Amino acid sequence: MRLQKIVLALLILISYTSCKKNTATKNETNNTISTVVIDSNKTTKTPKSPKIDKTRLDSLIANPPNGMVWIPAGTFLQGAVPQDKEAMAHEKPQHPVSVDGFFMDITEVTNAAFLKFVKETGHKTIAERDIDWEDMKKQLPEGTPKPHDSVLQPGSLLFKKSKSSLPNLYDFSQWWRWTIGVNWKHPSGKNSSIKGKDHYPVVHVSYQDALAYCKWAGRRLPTEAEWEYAARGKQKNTIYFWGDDKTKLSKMVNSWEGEFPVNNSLEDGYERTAPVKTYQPNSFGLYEMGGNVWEITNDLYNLKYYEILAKSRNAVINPKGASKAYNPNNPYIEEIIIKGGSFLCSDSYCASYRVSSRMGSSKDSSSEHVGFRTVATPEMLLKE
Ligand SMILES: [Ca+2]
Ligand SMILES: [Ca+2]
Repeated sequence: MRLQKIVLALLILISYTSCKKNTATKNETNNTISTVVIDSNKTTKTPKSPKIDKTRLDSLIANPPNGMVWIPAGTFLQGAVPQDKEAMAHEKPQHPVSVDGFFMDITEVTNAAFLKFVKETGHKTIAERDIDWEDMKKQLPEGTPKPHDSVLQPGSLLFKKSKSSLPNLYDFSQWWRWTIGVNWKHPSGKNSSIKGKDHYPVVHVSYQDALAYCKWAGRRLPTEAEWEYAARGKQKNTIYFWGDDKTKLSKMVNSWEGEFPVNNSLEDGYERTAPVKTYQPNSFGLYEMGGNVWEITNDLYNLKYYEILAKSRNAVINPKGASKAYNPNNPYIEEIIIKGGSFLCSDSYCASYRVSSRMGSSKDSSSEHVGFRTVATPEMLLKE
């Protein structure tokens, strides 16, 4: 499937799940698509410890794989905290969730790591592959006109600042440009390169590319619950991973400071991506869990999922997301959830560096502000 090319089609007629505040559920009452089936076990039991020898597990936790940290099992409230006035409807209601312990990359996957993967596997990312219009049009409303062949070429979405204020921030095509020749090796233009950017997060990769990387690395993508639990760290029920104090933002997050997408005051030092470990880590030792690049999870995006989970009075153990994607704003696309926000998130726009923030993204789409990090269970690592 070449859904990545949906991003091209976005420039033609559709919009993906907007980051704009309070837009997520506007069309829910017009639901013509079947709603979720929950894939979860509902119980009050504490998550079971991994079924491996305790001595081996302790040794593994004390000596985790390079670049990973142990996230101990626990229970938390997933979703927007009550004091978060910027939370969108799809971040609610809060609901109790328990997760088993797992290892997580302390940083977003870097260009250096992705280069190693590509060198060993020959993987070609979706942004580098030819476009098949026949595949692409299956994901679009019937009758969508075929773009000119000069446009249907490999590329990705590149951010472009606006010269003046935008009255309508719902229309993201005002700051995204489909740019031929852009991919993870040429992240900011077809003549750009990643030279000197080994420690920057890889971008212009899709969910499909992230899965291929995970397969090679012996890892997997986090579930949304794992990601949010890890991001919250040891302090629960706060808006940001460091607490509720927004004044610390520039030390903690690479975001957009100023009027989006026009002026950026650069208090955090970067207009686009920053090298990993630039900002302060959370209490689990994880870096850039807010901002820099959005991070791909393995869960399907379904607007109804939290509502249904919250009907259970018990904590849901290791939820793996909805069994079916559902977004009335994007009915032709199967979306996954991305978390954490990016260098484009601003206080005046989506503030998606808030821990509960979430957004849908096509499985085959790529852009300049989406990357990923991986996780592994003890069982996965002990198989190595
Ligand atoms: Ca910034
Ligand atoms: Ca991030």
